[in-house]
This record gives sequence, C-alpha cells and structure tokens, in this order.
Amino acid sequence: MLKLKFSASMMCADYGHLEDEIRALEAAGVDAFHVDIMDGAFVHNFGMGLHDLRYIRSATKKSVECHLMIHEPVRYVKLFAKAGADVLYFHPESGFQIGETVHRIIDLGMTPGIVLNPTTSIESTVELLHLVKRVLIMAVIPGNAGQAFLPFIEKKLRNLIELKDEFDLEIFWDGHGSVENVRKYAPLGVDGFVLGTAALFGKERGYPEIIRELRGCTA
Ligand code: S6P
Ligand code: MG
Repeated sequence: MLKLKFSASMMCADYGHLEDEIRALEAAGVDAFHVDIMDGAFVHNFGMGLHDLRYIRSATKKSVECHLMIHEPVRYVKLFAKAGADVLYFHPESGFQIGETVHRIIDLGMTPGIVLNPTTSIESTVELLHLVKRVLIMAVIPGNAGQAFLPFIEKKLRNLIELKDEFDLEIFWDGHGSVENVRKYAPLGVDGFVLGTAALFGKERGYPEIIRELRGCTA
C-alpha cells in the first residue's frame, strides 16, 4: 500500500499562532494543508476565505487544497488559482457548469477534485469520474468541524473503492478522521484523510506523535 496522505484542516488550527502551526504540522510530516471555503449559503457557515488561502500559500511549499463549499464555483476558479491553490475540490451539486468548472481548474494548472456529501450518491456523478481523478468522501455533513461520524457512508466508500482501478481514482476522506476511522478504513483503499479535531488539533499530545500513530495504522 502507498503511503497515506494526511491534510491538516486549517479551520481547526490556532489562528493566534498560524505560522507556528504551519511549521509544526510540516515538521510532523503532514502532506498538505486543507482550506475550507464557505459562502454562508451552500453551507450555513463561513469558514475560511481568500486571505487565509493567500497567507497559508505564502507560508508553505506543501500542497494547499481548497474545499469549496460555495455556490457556482465556476465563477471563482480564477480567484483561487491566483491565490495559489494546488487542488480545488468542488461539490457537483453546487452549480450547473460542472464540466466547465473542471476544465477551468485544469486549464489554470490546478488539480480538480469532487466532493461527495454523505447524501450524494456515486451514481449521480459517475460520469464525472472520467474527468476528475480525485474524490473526497464526506463522512459528516459539511459546514463544521467537530461533528459525529455518519457510519452509513461506509457502503458508498466501499462502492467507490471498487471503481478505483477502472477510473484510476485517488480517494480521500473528510470529516471525523479519527484514529479509529483511519485504522479501519485506510486498509480498504482510502489514500488519505483530512485531519481536524477528531485526531489532530486540540490534543494533549503533539502533532509528531499523532501523525506517527496514524501512519502506523496501515503498517
Ligand atoms: C467540514 C469541513 C472539514 C472539517 C474537518 C474537521 O465542513 O469540510 O474539512 O474542517 O474535517 O475535522 P473534524 O475531525 O473536526 O471533523
Ligand atoms: Mg473540508
């Protein structure tokens, strides 16, 4: 099995010490920084925005991925490219111009990813898998950190893993990426996890120990 990829969900970081947080997460071996962008309408919250993205981009050379929880993402692809995103995840139900969204993301040199909400089926988006090779499975309803895991997503996850070879997919997990969930689901074929409050932030022990334990989950 390939090395698991871990992204730090920066919405959960200590904003009073953001640069220290980035340094500490890098030193602990996280692979990417996850930036949750919300518009207050597609989800009923305001997460991070372009300023946060620009700052994080300037502070790291690691991959920066934006999870767009916004309506009509096609309108904003250029803004996120300019602000330095490497990966743009969008929800297929967030607009009509989904094919165009994918093409714009690729044309601007970024990697597209689709996000499947707990209530969004694979069947509704399977055609997109011909164009987009990265899929983020939500294990919680998007909008907030610190939510309970919805175990019914397991069936969809297993079905998606079955399609991995046919479509050459990379599958990532977002929401309640706990040690238990990494231990249980990584060996099935999940390539990486977004880590927030369930495993990484606000804990007694430090980031290096946590990341070491999580890496051991597939050893
Ligand atoms: C949720 C968002 C996620 C969370 C992250 C929090 O709307 O897309 O990226 O920030 O998953 O993790 P946790 O462990 O607190 O659920
Ligand atoms: Mg997210």
